[in-house]
Amino acid sequence: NKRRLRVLVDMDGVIADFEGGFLKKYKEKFPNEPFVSLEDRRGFWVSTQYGGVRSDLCEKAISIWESKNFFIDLEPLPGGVEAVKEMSKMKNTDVFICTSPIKHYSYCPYEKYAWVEKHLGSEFLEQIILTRDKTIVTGDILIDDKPDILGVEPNPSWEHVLFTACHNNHLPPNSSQRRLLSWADDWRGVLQSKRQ
Ligand code: BVP
Repeated sequence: NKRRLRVLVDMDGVIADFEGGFLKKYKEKFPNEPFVSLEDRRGFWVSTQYGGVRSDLCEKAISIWESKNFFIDLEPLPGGVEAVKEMSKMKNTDVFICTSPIKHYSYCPYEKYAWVEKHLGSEFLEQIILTRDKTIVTGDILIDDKPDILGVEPNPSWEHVLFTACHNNHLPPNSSQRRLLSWADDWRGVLQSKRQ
């Protein structure tokens, strides 16, 4: 049944505030350690930037998102939940939440399901794709804040639309990559442009 549009929406940094949630809990747990303000964030990997500040801060950063309740406590990013609900109600449109769990699996996968149920509703539990490799998932659009999405499939079916985040907004303009500046930006136009 082609002619339906399949939209893949990333979770952390797109509908869930990973960076804000990380910084808040990091400062609570390590009040006397240096931190990187969201304005100064560069590069997708929080752990890499913290490790560059001081090598022991890499594992301290990792301890934050490996803790119980980190992922469930993330706040929704402005407009994200509303946008996902709206696009899922559009005619001929299928929306999936496509997210990579961390390898420390004690809490993250469970809490990602719980977050979706809490903020989007139990009907969206049908729409979750947990994968460490998004290139093998087929879709028309992938809305994701990670600038480079690589995996075993060299030619993914989706167009990656880069969602702006604190860590990617200083990257030089890339004419081959469309951007959404926020959920207030024209995501409806992006979807429309992919319909036949
Ligand atoms: O589960 C999230 C957080 C984690 O990687 C996953 C990114 O998923 P997507 O947004 O691509 O779906 N994560 C892990 C680290 C460091 C690990 Br060591 C990090 O610095 N940032 C980050 O988001």
